[in-house]
Amino acid sequence: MQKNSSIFVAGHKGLVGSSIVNELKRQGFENLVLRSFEELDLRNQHAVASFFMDNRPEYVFLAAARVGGIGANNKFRAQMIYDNLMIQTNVIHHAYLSGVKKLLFLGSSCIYPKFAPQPMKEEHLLTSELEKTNEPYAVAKIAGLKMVESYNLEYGTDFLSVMPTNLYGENDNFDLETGHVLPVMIRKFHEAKVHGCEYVDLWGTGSPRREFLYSGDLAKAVIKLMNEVSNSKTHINIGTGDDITIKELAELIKGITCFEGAIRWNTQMPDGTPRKLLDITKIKALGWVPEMSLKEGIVKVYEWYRNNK
Ligand code: GFB
Repeated sequence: MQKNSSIFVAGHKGLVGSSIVNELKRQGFENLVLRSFEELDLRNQHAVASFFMDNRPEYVFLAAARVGGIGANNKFRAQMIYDNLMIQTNVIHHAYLSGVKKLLFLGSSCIYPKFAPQPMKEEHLLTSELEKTNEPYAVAKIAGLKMVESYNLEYGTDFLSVMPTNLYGENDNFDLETGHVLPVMIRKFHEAKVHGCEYVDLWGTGSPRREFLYSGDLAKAVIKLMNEVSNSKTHINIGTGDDITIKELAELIKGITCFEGAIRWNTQMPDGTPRKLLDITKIKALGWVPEMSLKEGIVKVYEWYRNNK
């Protein structure tokens, strides 16, 4: 990408898109094409076709998606599959038709089988069954990845898919029902402290393991990949290489928020995949490593939450 290249960041108001925009600006990329949901509904094929033909972006970061934590994935199964299939199909197809030089599609580590060997390598895709709580979302993301691969093979496009692990950062969704575990825990512990509650209710058993990557680190990774990787034969994992149990995460956030009460585990709620640690050999070989430690990242996001919510 040149500093004046026209770059469309789809989903620029979300956790991932906003981090990419901030990092692009920090690196001096100025010609950003941004559209809010109100301005452009990416599920609408005609609107997307007109947008690409009128604006002709050279590069596309496809960070727009309907996302959520385990609760949202399990409950809004139809919306997860419909919205994601529509958004990514429209954007990838019209990026191809309008001659976009490079597109980067963001998937998710939940595309891998529920019981994939750990850490999960890129080649473990489609080797056995998926986790049921997020199957519709994962199927949509796998379709996006296969669309990117197929367009590259048949049409000779230079599109790339990346599979980030669980992400967190500023601009996250802190909704108690639909959010991911890390921002929801920040909110639960903070509110419990403020209201002097005796305990915080968390979901599941606390035994699953998760890997958490700061969205600012992800942004640096995807900009590097956009600049340096061409004609990739495979998708690329982006993670930290380390994971912790949900119980350990809870203790960490409890400490950072200075909540002094107890934790209760509601085992009626699902645990989800037991473990989904990504193998990051490929991206490390390209010279990228995450910079933010989990503790430092949570402190930063907690501060953001207190100032913004
Ligand atoms: O981030 P999360 O909601 O989704 O984390 P996944 C879920 C894990 O945290 C489960 C536990 O083991 C939950 O039982 N947990 C404990 C909680 N307390 C809470 C709570 O208050 N809220 C939430 N949300 N979880 C998502 C997928 O899976 O990961 C998406 O559903 C996506 O498709 C994303 O791939 C990266 O990590 O299980």
